[in-house]
Amino acid sequence: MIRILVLHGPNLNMLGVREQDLYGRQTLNDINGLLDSWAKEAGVHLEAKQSNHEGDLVTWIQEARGQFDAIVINPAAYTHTSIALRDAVLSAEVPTVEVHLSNIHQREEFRQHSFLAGVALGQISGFGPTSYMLGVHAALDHVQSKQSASK
Ligand code: CA2
Repeated sequence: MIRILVLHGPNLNMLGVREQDLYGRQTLNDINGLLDSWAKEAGVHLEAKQSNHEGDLVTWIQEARGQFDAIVINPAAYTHTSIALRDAVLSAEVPTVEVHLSNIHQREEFRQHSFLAGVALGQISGFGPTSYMLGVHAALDHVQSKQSASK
């Protein structure tokens, strides 16, 4: 069974509680519920975790090596600051899809740069919770293509 790890970065536990104009009304539990339903339907093993701490995210990325086939991550504000997350993705060698609820390229200049984008398979940005759904689809498609190429 293909295994996908979904990581949510800092403050995303506040989704649906504050800043609804920017990030929508859905809570993180709602998004995780959508992902779980999709995973059941697709026959994928999916785990989702959130942390407000950079080190937790680094550790979970490191631990994903050999345990997960792909990572889908919304690094939140760490997108724009964290070389540590970038290094973790590089060293873990687990194909990683970067996702954002908002379109970071239409926002403040400091949000338009991602330290992760250069080491990710790709970036999906601006579709609200659908960004996560597109992210897991892209991750699954990548893993399946790699598996059928190696048969
Ligand atoms: O658009 C995204 O998904 C972001 O990763 C969200 C981050 C932001 O720093 C990135 O630039 C873009 C912020 C997540 C904070 O989420 C909150 C949700 C509700 C209330 C407060 C913060």
